[in-house]
Amino acid sequence: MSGTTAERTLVLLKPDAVARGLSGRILARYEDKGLRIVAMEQRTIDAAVADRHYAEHVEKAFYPPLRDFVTSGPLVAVVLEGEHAVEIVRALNGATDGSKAAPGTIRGDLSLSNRENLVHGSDSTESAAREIGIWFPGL
Ligand code: 3AN
Repeated sequence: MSGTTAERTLVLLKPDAVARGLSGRILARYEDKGLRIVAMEQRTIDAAVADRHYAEHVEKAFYPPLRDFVTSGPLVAVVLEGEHAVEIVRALNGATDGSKAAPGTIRGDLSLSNRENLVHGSDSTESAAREIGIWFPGL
């Protein structure tokens, strides 16, 4: 599209989203907003991939159960593209803790948990580039 700056971000529909059968509904929220799917794949990751993705959290107390959770079953990795995609996905996702996230957001409507909070979205364009390189090195 002319006149717009396409930005890319990495989204994970985490194992709780897939197990609860919410992948399609969550993906629809991003598409409804106008973001485009550039790449998408369902995958079950091992601890090494989890550690690369969550490199900034590996030393934190909450990380070992988070690693167990994200490696517990299939997730869907998605690259979305659109103007301000990073910020828009973060706004659609809502606050990290589902019990505190605002109604109308994905987590606010569909999650009660701080860990099993359905989605991941890159927190900056720099993080997006790093994470897309991990999940979709061919892009
Ligand atoms: P977000 O996903 O909203 O960017 P981050 O990057 O601060 O949140 O945290 C990464 C992931 O770590 C979260 N999505 C969540 O699953 C988990 N997490 C963060 N803080 C906690 C916590 N205090 N207890 C349990 N899990 C946490």
